[in-house]
Amino acid sequence: MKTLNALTLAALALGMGAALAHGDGEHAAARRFDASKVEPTGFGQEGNPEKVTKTITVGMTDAMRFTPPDVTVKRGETVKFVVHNDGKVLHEMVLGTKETIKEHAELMKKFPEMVHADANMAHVKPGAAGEILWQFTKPGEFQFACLQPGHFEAGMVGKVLVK
Ligand SMILES: [Cu+2]
Repeated sequence: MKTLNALTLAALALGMGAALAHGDGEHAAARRFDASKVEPTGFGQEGNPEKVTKTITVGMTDAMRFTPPDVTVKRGETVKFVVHNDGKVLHEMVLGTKETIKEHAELMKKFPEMVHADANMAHVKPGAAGEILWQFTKPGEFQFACLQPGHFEAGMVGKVLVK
C-alpha cells in the first residue's frame, strides 16, 4: 500500500510537472537556451543568455526573506538573477504573477514532493547559488517567491516592478 501510494503520488507529480512545465524538465542549472522552445507567459519569457542587460543578485535566508525584497526593471530587459542561498535549508526563487505564484503554492501544499525545473525558477541548496534568466516583456507588478513548504506563508516573497 505504501509503495502504491508513493507510485501514485509520483505519477501525479509527473503529470502536474508536465502540465506546468514550459521546458524539457532539465534542471535549471543545466538548461540550454533554445529560442524555439521559449514560451511567452503573462510575466515574460525565458531570457537569452547572450542578451542579458542586467544582473541582479538576490540573497535568501532562513529568516524567510529575500534581499532585496523588491526590484525594478525596464520592460524588454533580460535579467540574470544570481540567487544565493545563505541559509541552512533548501530555498528557491520562483518568478510569476501574483496568481501563478498563489496557484503554485497551493499545488506545493498538496504535493510537497513535487519537483520541477522551469526557466522561471531556481532551487538552491544551502551555501550554493543558482540562476534565472528572464526577459520581462510586459509592464506591471510581478512576484518572486520561495515555495518550499511553509516559506511562502512565512512571507518569503518579493516584488518585481516592470516599467
Ligand atoms: Cu525558502
